[in-house]
Amino acid sequence: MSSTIAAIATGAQVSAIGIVRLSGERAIELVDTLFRPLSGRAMRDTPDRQLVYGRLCDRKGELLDLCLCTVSRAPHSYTGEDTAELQCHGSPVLLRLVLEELFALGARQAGPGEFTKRAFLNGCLELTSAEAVADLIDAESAEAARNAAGQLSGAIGGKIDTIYRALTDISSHYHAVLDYPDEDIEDFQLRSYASTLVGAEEQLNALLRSFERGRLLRSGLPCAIIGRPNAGKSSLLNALLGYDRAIVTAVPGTTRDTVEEKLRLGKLTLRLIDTAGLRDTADEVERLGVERSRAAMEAAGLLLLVIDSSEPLTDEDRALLRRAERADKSVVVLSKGDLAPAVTALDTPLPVVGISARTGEGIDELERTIDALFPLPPVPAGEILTNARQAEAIRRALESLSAAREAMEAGETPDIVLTETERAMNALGELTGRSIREDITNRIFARFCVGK
Ligand SMILES: Nc1nc2c(ncn2[C@@H]2O[C@H](COP(=O)(O)OP(=O)(O)OP(=O)(O)O)[C@@H](O)[C@H]2O)c(=O)[nH]1
Ligand SMILES: [Mg+2]
Repeated sequence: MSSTIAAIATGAQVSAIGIVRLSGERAIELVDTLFRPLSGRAMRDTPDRQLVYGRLCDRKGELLDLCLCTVSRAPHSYTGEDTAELQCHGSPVLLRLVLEELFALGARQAGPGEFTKRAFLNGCLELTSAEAVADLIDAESAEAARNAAGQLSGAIGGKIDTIYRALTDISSHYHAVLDYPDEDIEDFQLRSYASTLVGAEEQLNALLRSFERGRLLRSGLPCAIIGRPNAGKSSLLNALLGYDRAIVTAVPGTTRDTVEEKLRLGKLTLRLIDTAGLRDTADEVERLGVERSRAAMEAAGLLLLVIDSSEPLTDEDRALLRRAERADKSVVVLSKGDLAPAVTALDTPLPVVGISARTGEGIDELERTIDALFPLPPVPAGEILTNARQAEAIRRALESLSAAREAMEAGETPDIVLTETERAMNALGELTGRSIREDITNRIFARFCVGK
């Protein structure tokens, strides 16, 4: 028996339409108490998914709103339970009143994600799709939204499922032979499954690689702007953002704390981090800032090293240049291009872009250079892994699969290979919310007709 939950499904701001949603055994009964269809036909007698116009009243019969109502019955609803939706005028105060009436009648406030959780528990959504609901709502870019929509329709879940089923074949065959020796089942030959194991490993590896891209889509690439004090880092941040976010002064050591802002750049989202100029300093506050700069530099996926072109190169500049060359991806920014140049050429394999934050010159070229460092080949929407929990489960599955393959190559007995295979299945099962014991058992009986 499920309790009946209710919540305001739309945002907290004033809007044209506001929706109150209900799910659970009494959902339809509760709306019938408050909602009077103009047609005179109660919602309990109305077919699923039909929009009905009527008067919404409180328990005393006083009018709250004229609105639309729709119901869907179990199991053909989002949550798999009886559900009802009241589409009211979008006043937060009104919606709150409606909700309180429903609570007074016995509904309770839905917890975060509870509608989607019920959908998952009732088998209406794969776990990966349920998670994609949250991703879609949170999406900050068109590509992220398209990808989440693809996952919602089960793109990742489908891929994992195919791999999972292939592994179930191995496992169920093995157990069937072992547990039912009298049955007429084809001999278990581990070798014949070698390509299945290798194939599963390759596919999971590809998914994991897409996670890196997914991370860029979802939370943005951490990009630290580094350089010695007064190099023009904060000015560069402001020029890229197009507004004065960070304080700029002629005093070296202006920026003390890291300043972070998101920037959309083509398909890429950058998390730009302006840092304190790197130098040895006795000033306690600045020293802490420098520590943070170093931490940001270590964690960054892209370094923008700012070198003041109007002053001769210092040893600090050279040391930072070597550091940037060791990083994954770096661009050298020669700043203050509007001043008389003291540095013209740099001995480095890194891309170098001259800019002036004052005139805006070179900013476009810098953006193009960064963009070119991250070629994002098109991936079908929905096939990019964006979820850290899912990536972690895939990582564990891969470890077990590699162990299984190595055991097989080393000529170990099938039980060792199978133990690892099932460990991998467990990890994949976590991803889609499956239970492997049940699945293997089902498959044994379904596919091998054991027990008849
Ligand atoms: N002429 C000129 N001056 C610039 C340019 N960019 C920055 N400056 C000047 O250089 C000085 C330092 O700039 P900031 O952007 O504060 O430098 P920073 O690297 O953030 O310095 P710290 O935070 O102290 O490490 C300021 O006086 C800026 O006005 C530029 O493109 N042209
Ligand atoms: Mg600064």
